[in-house]
Amino acid sequence: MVNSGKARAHTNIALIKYWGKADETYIIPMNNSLSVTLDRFYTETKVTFDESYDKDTLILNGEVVAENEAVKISKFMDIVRELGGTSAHAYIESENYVPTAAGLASSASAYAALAAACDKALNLGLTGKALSRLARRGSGSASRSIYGGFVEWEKGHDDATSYSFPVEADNWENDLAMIFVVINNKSKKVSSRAGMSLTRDTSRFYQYWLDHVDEDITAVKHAINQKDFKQLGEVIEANGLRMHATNLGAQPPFTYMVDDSYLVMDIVHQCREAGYPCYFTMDAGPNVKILVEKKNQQAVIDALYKSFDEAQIIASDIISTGVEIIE
Ligand code: 2P0
Repeated sequence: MVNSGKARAHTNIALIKYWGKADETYIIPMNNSLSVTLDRFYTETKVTFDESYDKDTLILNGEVVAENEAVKISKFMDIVRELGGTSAHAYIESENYVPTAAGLASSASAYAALAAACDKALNLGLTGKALSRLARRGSGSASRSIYGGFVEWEKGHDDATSYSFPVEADNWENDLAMIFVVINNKSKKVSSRAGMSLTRDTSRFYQYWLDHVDEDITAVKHAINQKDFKQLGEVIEANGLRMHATNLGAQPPFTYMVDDSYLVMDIVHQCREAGYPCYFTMDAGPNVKILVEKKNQQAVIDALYKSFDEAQIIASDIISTGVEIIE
């Protein structure tokens, strides 16, 4: 018997960052994080299990992924097989709907879509919480892509207690947008996995980071509750910069920031001075993301056009709905 399922999940950007694991096998983070889920970038994945397959096959954007590169997926599928009590291998077809130039990591939407597609295919009947826990095993940030809107990942202390849930926002997310500034980077990339591990193990600033994340989570939730964009922005901008500061305290020190990242930060400051509140955040790469109220989105884009090409600027709404089964 053939069992298949297809799901769509959207990527998310952390406003309060996940940076460092307490447990690398189960992907239990050192701190809570909080994100928004984006309308514009998503992954659609179809998975088909069949006892006659002798291995897992991954087709990504129409191309077969070499077996040595698909090891991470196969390990994830082993977890799914154990959960579903099956030995069947899978044929996985995945399409990433991320503008090719965006240079965005897609592991969050990829593992959220794969977890939901497997749930459907094997008729597992997982709750949102269980889906979030499963997606987390593929990639930490994927645990947040199960839901739309504002999402918090509770770090927990083991596999059962580490999962994400939606943060009630009275639909405030519909008034907000995120602008991506895609920055071309020639320097060698430090993967988020390697970067967060080195920082957790060696950074002189890491304990300070950990000691202050909970305050930021509390402040962000208060800002969401009050729909206070200025408070939200000030907290998330400081949190992102503090995460990047931990990398400068690592041994050896490293940074994801390049000249153009600083240029965007400068433009954000200028927009604020001109009366258009907006705030930046960065992840494990040089691109800068700007959180803005939709009513001011075009003014900020126009300011960016003075220094960047149109193709480098991509705006996205925040989507309210979470992962969906589409077949
Ligand atoms: C985040 N990042 O909260 C943080 C901020 C990047 C910077 O989650 O090792 O791909 O698969 O759990 O989720 C990127 O890391 O890492 C990330 P793994 P993941 O979004």
